[in-house]
Amino acid sequence: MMKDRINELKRQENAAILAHYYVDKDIQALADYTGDSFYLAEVASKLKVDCLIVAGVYFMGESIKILNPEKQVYMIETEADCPMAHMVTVADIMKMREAYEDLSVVCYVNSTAEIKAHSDVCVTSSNAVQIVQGLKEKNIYFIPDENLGAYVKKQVPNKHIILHSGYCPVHHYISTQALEDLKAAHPKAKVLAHPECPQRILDLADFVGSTKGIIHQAGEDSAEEFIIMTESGISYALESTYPNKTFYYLEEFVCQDMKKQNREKLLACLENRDHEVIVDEGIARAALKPLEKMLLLGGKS
Ligand code: CIZ
Ligand code: SF4
Repeated sequence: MMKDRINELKRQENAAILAHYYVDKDIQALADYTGDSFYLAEVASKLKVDCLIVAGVYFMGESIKILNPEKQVYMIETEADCPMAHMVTVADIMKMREAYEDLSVVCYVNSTAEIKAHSDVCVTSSNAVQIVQGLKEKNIYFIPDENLGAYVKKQVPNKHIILHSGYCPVHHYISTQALEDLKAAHPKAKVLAHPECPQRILDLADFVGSTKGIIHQAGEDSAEEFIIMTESGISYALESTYPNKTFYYLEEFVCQDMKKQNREKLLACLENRDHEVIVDEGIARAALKPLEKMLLLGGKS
């Protein structure tokens, strides 16, 4: 069986599989650790393995490699990339650094290693508010996600937050009408939305939070039904954690890049080891600082 072969190779190669909540459930079921990118980066550093197999998008593999230079890091599928990660340029950052002396460049982890190398601190959805709140600089350049940045700006009004115009195509273009239809069909359901969604969606939500936040909230809230406004791969974690609750998803809430991975490719990755993540040494050294700062400041959420 494929599952047995994967487990056998994993033992043989002293490997661990790290999967993001958005990848296919077949992969999450085989993973050693499943979580958001912050958790995966944190756990990777603690593991005593020789190689890490990452099921997610490329920036996740890059961050894990930068934090674990002594380990071999492989992507199941190198073509699984996040379009938002390429929406901001080094020139954008340089321009802002010239305009403001007292500036912190706050970089959502959904970005390339090169962009991280030019940033001051990384954040993810679960710790962005907390980290921005604690920074000493008054001016914040929040890159690249405009929607997450706008959400942080609302929560941290004492900072001057300048937004970049990047976005996640999956969350940004999600239909308000489709959500309204789902709400009408399930009037008792609470709406839990990810801050990568635009304001028109957050306005209809009962709770706004990261993947980890949404999973936590589904347990805290006494409601029995929820409409989930993020990538539907999160269904695996929600349904296995709360088998007695009911979750509804929008059909269109699918990230094609996250879904480029399957069990066949996972097995091929373990057998062939041909998708190793290599990060330029200079970029890796510079990008390590903002990533480590995130791990230091963002672990208390
Ligand atoms: O940090 C992550 O894993 C992402 C991209 C989203 C989230 O809310 O967890
Ligand atoms: Fe990027 Fe959006 Fe896919 Fe996440 S869901 S990997 S932000 S495109």
